[in-house]
Amino acid sequence: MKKFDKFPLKEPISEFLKEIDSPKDLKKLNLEQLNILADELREFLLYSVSLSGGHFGAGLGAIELTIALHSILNLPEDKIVWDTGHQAYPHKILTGRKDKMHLMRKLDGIAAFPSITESVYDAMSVGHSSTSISAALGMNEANLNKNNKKNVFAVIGDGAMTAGIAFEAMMHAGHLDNNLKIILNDNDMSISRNKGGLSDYLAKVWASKSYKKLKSSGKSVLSKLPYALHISRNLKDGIKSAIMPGNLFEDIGINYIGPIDGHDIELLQKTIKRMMEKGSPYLLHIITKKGAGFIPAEEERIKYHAISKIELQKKSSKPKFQDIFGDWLCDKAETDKTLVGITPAMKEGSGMVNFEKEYPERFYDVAIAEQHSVTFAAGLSLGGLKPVVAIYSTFLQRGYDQFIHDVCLENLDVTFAIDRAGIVGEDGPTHTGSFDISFMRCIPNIVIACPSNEHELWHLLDICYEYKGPAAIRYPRGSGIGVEPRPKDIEGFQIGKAKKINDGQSVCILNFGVLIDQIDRIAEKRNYTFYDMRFIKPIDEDALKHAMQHEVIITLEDNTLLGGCGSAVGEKLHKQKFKGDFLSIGLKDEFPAHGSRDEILRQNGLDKESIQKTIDDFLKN
Ligand SMILES: Cc1ncc(C[n+]2csc(CCOP(=O)(O)OP(=O)(O)O)c2C)c(N)n1
Repeated sequence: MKKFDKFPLKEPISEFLKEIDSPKDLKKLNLEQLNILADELREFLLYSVSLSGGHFGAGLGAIELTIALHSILNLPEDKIVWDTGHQAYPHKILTGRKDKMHLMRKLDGIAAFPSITESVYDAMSVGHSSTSISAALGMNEANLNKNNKKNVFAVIGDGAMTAGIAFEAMMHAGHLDNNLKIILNDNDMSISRNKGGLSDYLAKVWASKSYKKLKSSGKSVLSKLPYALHISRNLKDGIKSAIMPGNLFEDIGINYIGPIDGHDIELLQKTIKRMMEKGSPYLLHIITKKGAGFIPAEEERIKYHAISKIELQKKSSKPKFQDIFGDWLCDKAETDKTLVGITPAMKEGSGMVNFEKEYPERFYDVAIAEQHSVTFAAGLSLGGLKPVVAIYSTFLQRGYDQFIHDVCLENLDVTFAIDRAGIVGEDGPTHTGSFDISFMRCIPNIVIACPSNEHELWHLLDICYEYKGPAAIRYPRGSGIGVEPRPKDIEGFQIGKAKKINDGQSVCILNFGVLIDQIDRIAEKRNYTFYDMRFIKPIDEDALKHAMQHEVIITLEDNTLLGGCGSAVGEKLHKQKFKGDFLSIGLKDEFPAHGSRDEILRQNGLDKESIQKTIDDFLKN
């Protein structure tokens, strides 16, 4: 494998990559040429991600696997279901999207993840992890049902494998009569080091064969396969004990082979071919290095999980909301010894790195297990601790039943710090945080706060944490407006109480959340009454009463309009028989596209100019 230590400044010249427009072109290459192609693909990936930003280390680690799979399978008839999809950039490059890679994640460019609307070579639209085995099993079952002799491969990382749904799917596959193929791409990493029993188990398997021996281990795997086929269709006893003791996967009905070197194209090809000859479910365990071939990424695997566009790497001087949450958490933990912090595998993104360092015994990374993180918090609360669950809005969707049934129904004292609420930008619709208000607002007992800036975030976290019951504080990706988070005017903050910013006439604006800076000047210039509502639930009834003394009420939010803050106000106004006019401004009833946050806000009419125009048009009519 060729190693690189810098991003190429211009598009690298290639001998083989330039000829590849679809996977069929790859089949013309011999092994030596495929190995050269791997170097070219790696170099091109470095170049394209330096222009687009995005996920990085995972794709570099999956280059040889991608080439091996495409050189054997016949896509699009055969299917590869890439789990999460953040490792699928090399797949995109080899499936006709090479010339669009520099536009990835940009408005009107290609998506950051595989998408069935983008390419026939993408078997499944993804972004949230751990769905590949379920989806691939479904596809495989449909093939069997229609008597289609096609191959379906799920490719899943050791991080994604920690989620319950992956095990639910394997348990189902072990019980169905099917020939699903799973490749477990084990690099010992999630975004941070992978956590939990499965990770320890895989590490033991790995340790039992030192990395150097993975090639010879591969040979023994291959030599076992035909023999095993000969003695048993399910290969149950044929290779299990020879390869690894106490095989977890075999015990639930999935034949296991490996571990083998996931950077050896020839070995991968041979093993995959043999697997395809089998009529039963197989899991191939491969060992790869995250960031392989780019020296800085091999050395700093967490940092290079995802990167920004090179020209944007200048750091903003304003702290991010996630860091303000992280500082608040450390601050609070110092005075409250019962505070414990939980993350489902998003320690860095959620700003919890310092908290883990300072309070390792009170920090829980539960792996990619959002459902568990919520019910685990319920248990901690019942046991007398005060859990804070830091979770992205989009990933809380995974823990919704647990949120309702295990926390809110019992009215437990759990605080949810909901990051990436609203528009997330480049990661696009799979990661949008535009539904949380709608899906939380309908649940009894929950308190929901929507800070409008850094200072508000700090204090709303504080009073929601002190509140004895379930409370959620939602805040966006990225930096705020640069206000100091910690001044000491905590007295002004009360659960369910809004802050009046301006007393005006005729028109009253009720702001929910961080779009406040899109509208505060307009409100001031035109002498509108203006409230920063701070809470969606309970909503400030006094502020609403005051609002109803105006001719026009306007709400602003970055949640979908359906069921969001405007809906909440509208329900109240309807009940109180408000006679004036009412306008709610928020996200359209659509999945937001990918692009910069500003572009997506503009698309939704949520930039300053569009908001002003919407208000003007409304007031004219
Ligand atoms: C449900 C869900 N939770 C969290 C994430 C965020 N996330 C993206 S990639 C990743 C790590 C995945 O690790 P692994 O599957 O081992 O792949 P690797 O990056 O190591 O190749 C995480 C936690 C996600 N995409 N989906």
